[in-house]
This record gives sequence, C-alpha cells and structure tokens, in this order.
Amino acid sequence: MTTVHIIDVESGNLRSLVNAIESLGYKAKLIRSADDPELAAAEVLMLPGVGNFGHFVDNLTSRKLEKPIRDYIASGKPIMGICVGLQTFFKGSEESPKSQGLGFLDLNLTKFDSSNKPVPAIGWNTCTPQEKLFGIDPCNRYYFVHSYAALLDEDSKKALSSASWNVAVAKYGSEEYVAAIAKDNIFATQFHPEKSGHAGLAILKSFIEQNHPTIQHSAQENALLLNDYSNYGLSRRIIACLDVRANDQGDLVVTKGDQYDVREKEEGGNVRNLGKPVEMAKNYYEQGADEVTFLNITSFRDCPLSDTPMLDVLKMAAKSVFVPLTVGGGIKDITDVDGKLVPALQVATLYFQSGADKVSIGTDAVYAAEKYYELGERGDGTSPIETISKSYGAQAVVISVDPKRVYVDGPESTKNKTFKTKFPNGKGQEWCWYQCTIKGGRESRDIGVWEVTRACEALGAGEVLLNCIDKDGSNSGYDLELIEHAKDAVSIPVIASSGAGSPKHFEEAFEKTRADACLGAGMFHRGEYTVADVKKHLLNTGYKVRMD
Ligand code: 1PR
Repeated sequence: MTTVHIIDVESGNLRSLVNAIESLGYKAKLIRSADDPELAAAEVLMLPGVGNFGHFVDNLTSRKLEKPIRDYIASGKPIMGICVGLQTFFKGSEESPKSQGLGFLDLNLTKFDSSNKPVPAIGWNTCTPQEKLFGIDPCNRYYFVHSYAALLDEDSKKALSSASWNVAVAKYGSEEYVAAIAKDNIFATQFHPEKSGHAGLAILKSFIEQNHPTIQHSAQENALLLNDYSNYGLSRRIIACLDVRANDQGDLVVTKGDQYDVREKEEGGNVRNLGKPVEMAKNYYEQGADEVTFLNITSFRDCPLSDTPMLDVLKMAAKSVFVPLTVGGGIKDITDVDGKLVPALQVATLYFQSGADKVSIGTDAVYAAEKYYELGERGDGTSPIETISKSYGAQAVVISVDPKRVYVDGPESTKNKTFKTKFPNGKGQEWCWYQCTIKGGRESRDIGVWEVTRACEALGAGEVLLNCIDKDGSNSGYDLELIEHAKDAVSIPVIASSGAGSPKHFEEAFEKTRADACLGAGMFHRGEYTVADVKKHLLNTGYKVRMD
C-alpha cells in the first residue's frame, strides 16, 4: 500500500487531508522534523499549508526542513503543495515581505483587490489547465480560501509558459491567478482538494497514482457547468444544517423545530428524532451539499469539555465528508468539571483539530456586539470572535443570529435600525426591525440584526448564518427582506436560513436577494427533497451550482 508523507509544521489542521488520503485506500504519515528518517525514504510527499505565508515558510526554515525538501525534489520523486504549500514554491509574498519562498517559480504573490469584491476569496471556483493535469476539470468546482494569489497578466503567463510550467488558471472577479501548477515532479494547488468533494479526491488519487486522465464533456454539460463568472466566479452554495441534541432517552439525534420548538406537538412531547448526525451528514455530502453545519442546540446548558459529544460527531463525520464542516453551539468560555476555565479559543481549537473548518458563535456574538457598542464601537480583544479570528482567520469564524421580526410605528420607536416593510402587520404598522435572541431563542435582547452583524464583522467574523425564528420550520420560503437587511449591513458573506420548503425557495432567494449561500434543514431531514433536487433545479434555472 502506498504511503503518503505529509509535512506538518503545525500550521493548520491536517486531519482532513489525512482522512481524504486514507479514504482513497492509502496510508498517511505526518513528518514533523527534519530528523525523521522517513523523510528521505518518502515516495510521495505533500506540503499542505494554511494561514500566513511567512509563518509557514519560516517554520520550514527554523525546523531545518527546507534542505531535505529541496533534496527530495531534486531526487525526482513526486511532491504536491496545497494552498500555502503551493505559494511556498514561489519567490515570495506581499503578505510577508521578509520571508522567502523556495523560488521554483519566478513570481511573487499579491493580495486580491478588495475594492470590488470580498477578500479573502472563499468558495467554490473553477480553473482551466493548459494541458492535462491530474484530472483537473474545468466543469468541476474546487474549494478555495485565500487572500493572496499569484496574479497573472500576459507577461507572467508567457514567462511561466516559457519556463515550461503547466498552469491551471482561475478567475476571481476580474483577476486571473494561478489555481494549480505543475512541472516535472512538482504539482501544487491553491485550492483544497481534501475539501473539494469527489472532484478533489479524484485529483489526490491521480497525483498519488501519477496519472493524467483525459477530460471530456458533451456540449450540453459544458453549457450547464462551465463558469459564467457571475458572483465573482464563485458558485452559490447550498448548505445542509443538522440541529443536534440528546433526546429524552439520552441518544444524540438530529432534531428540527418549528420556530425553535423541537418537541412533538402530541402528548408526551418527545424531542423530534430525525436521524443520526454522522449518517445524515454523510448522506448530504453524497447528495452534493457544498457544506455541512452541525449546531449543538442545547449548548446554553453548561457542558464540561470532557463531555462534549459533538467532538466525536465531528471526528466521525470528517472521515467521510470532504466539504467544509462548520460546528456551532457552545463556542464560549467554559468552566470544566475541575473548575478550570477553558477559553473559547481552546474550545474552538479542539473542534478544528477534530475536523471543523469553521466555528459558529451564537449567544456570545450578541454579547460581544453589546460590549462593542458599550466600549464606543471597538472590541477589547477578549471576545471569542476576536480571539478565534486572530488565531485562525476571519474565514473560520461564523456568527449565527436567531432574530424575530418586531413591528414598530416608525424609526424613532427604537434605537435599532428599522426599515419599511412591504408586509405591514394587522395593526397597519409598516416599520420593523429584527430583534436578536440568545440561548436558542429563549431570551430576547434590545439589539437588532443590523447592529449585531456590523459589530461582529468589525470584531473579525467572516460570515453570517442568518436564521429567522418566525420562518424556522415553516416550509414557506426565506424571509427575503431580512436577507437584504443583513446584506445592507455587512460586506461579509450571508447564509440565508430558515423557511426553505422546496427547491423554488432557493431559486427565489438567489434571484431576489444577494444571499451568498442558502441553508436548508427540515425539508432535507424529512426526505421531501434532496440536496441534489435543489442543485438540479438551480442548474436548470441558470445557476452554475457545483455538481459533484
Ligand atoms: O448560542 O453559540 O451556543 O449556539 C447555539 C446554536 O444553536 C445557534 O446557532 C442557534 O441558532 C442554534 N439553536 C439553538 N436552539 C435552536 C432550536 O432550534 N431550538 N437552532 C437552534 C437553530 C435554526 C437553524 C435551522 C434553520 C433551517 N436552528 O439551524 O436549521 O432554521 O430550518 P428549516 O430549513 O427547517 O426552516 P450558541
């Protein structure tokens, strides 16, 4: 059995890559030091990196790994870089001007232009190789998360081509950049194949087996799947969400509420049990979900770290789900059984090490926003949003808001931002705002979605999961006015949630709002529609969604 060796300089969570390699039937082993005798003996080497360019390349130098890596490359054996691993093959990066890359490509990395699009670039994009390249397929989507890239113009394209590099080119907004490169025994991708579903796994397999399959598509497939570069080139995401809690028998189950009430209406009022979390996550991945989100909905109860069942759920799910995983509920400072305080950053770290790509913060996001305004629109560096974002980057921090619509006579009736709705209430009130709640809707606070999302963006959140208690479980479609209200408030991506009951509702949200992603729960859990049904509907109505 082939063993793949992976350079680990603790610059990120490598569990997903190890899981992906093992799922393909190979062995994976981490190499942490230059003294490891396995490094010289390795037959296939991977160089994965996330985060800061300087931190990564400096670590390679300080751990004396640079020379053995160069020797390995000189031996002609295959090496693959991933994300910052790809960037390491370049000369340097604007991100860390004092640090030097390996310099195999005579080009520097620069930051994407953020004046006309969101940076970091997060999501599913396409890319096109010049020649056959380990099965990279322009009709497939691959998962990217980065702010810096090897941007291309006519001169740099010519230079790379005359140096015999096979380049796969991607486009984000109007900027073209290197999505993958190959020459001799070096191959590298800016995207994460281990998070790019079956399409990504196929690339890993082709690289390990060193083959370059031929890609062929019918004209009809090309018409449906090739990127039209709307939405900056990123496909609209469809997310499956699993609300998880223990039922009355103590089993961990996926449940689903109506306006957050998860108990059956008939006598006895048991917690609704819709299935097993890991099994359902795997099903949604196989159906083509672009992301899977787990929410521990009883996290408002104090739960010691040693007894956090979601860690095991995540570890298990990450073995068979190769798209980004988000986990929420209980990302906060915790007092453990021995009375020791465990900071939210440490809680989040455990989730990242278990396979999460993002953590989602609910109750503490509202507290952080309240404090932000008390301090005169600034943070004090202590909130979970700030500490986690600082360590893992904004793309790893989602805030999950649970608002309800409140009607008022006019903007002067509340300190919170209002707007005039197209749907006045029974009393004829035309103005409304969205009041945020905490602890799973159990307590309302005097702060709105507008205020919370803006504060959290300023504190370092990278995305908003926008629930709506009024719409939750209603199957009546998303609250479109709420989505636009949130999009007006922030520039980070907004995930529309609550109310999806049919594929048409997803289409409606993408057509009538600027939602970056749409999340569904009940309609998938009850088997009314699959994620694939939604994707097919969107594809047939002109949305270039990811098909895997
Ligand atoms: O406050 O940081 O510990 O996080 C708790 C998390 O748990 C929050 O993200 C909060 O939204 C979530 N939560 C708490 N109680 C409930 C509940 O339902 N009783 N679920 C809950 C939130 C809403 C969505 C749902 C959509 C789509 N559920 O997750 O999936 O509304 O549903 P639909 O498509 O069926 O309409 P913290």
